[in-house]
Amino acid sequence: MTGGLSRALPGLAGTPAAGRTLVMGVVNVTPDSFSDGGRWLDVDTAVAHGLALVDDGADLVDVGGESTRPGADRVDVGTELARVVPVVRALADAGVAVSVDTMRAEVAEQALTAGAALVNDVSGGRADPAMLPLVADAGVPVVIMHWRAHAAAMQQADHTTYRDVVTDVRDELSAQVDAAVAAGVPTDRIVVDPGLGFSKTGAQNWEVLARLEAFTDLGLPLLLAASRKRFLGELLAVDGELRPTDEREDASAAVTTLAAAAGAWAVRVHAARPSADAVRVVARRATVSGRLEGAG
Ligand code: PMM
Repeated sequence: MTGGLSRALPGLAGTPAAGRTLVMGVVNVTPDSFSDGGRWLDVDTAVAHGLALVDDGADLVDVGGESTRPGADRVDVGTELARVVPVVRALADAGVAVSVDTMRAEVAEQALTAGAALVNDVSGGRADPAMLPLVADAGVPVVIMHWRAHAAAMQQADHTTYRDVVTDVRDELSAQVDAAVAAGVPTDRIVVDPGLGFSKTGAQNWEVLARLEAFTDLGLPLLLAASRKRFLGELLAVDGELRPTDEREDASAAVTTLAAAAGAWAVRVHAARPSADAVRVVARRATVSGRLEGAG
């Protein structure tokens, strides 16, 4: 866990440079996301929530209109556009750094026109062949997440089988990064994300978390999104009852601490304040231990 922050945190064009791990707050404009589905479905509520996340310390706000919860069906593009674009526009107009969580080039394009600064594609460009060329043309940063299949199928056994989950995920992620570079996206605009919970069992998520250096070693900014996910609910289960999603906040912030200590560029979270506090604790400790090492 130590040593990660001795690597400089990479900055990324168009996103805040804070000298610490950034906090990306989540606004899911969906009826069915696993932890906050239906809560921010109308534009005004979603925008107010995004602004509240910023007040609570989010550096970026990630707006999505399609649930990727295991088993979820896809929404049509018109619905996704109608959910996402007005929220992106209002937040960007208010000066918020917005990322758009979408697998569709058309949604990304309209969100960028509306003021989004970053595209977060959980499929890493695999779901829509037009995505990587679009991102390359737009000159914006993109999150390339490890992805094997759409939500309806991603937890089926054939998609959660690995020889070694960490090396396989890293290699598959590298191949997706290569595809982005081949499409014209420069490496200094690429963020990688191992995709906790996407085609991964609870045990596999823990293996990823236990070996984060395999991903920071790729030399690209790393995003981690553990917030409220099922594997935390399983960890904290009592008598086989999962801890409810809205009671996984402390565990989510604990993962933020691990991610920040490993040198992650950003964490994607539903509640900004606990993670905003955690990244500051880690950054302060890193600053002081750097000074002490320098003095010694
Ligand atoms: N997870 C979800 C949605 N978007 N984006 C990235 N980059 N990484 C993730 O792990 C990720 C994501 C699913 O969680 P949600 O339904 O709470 O948004």
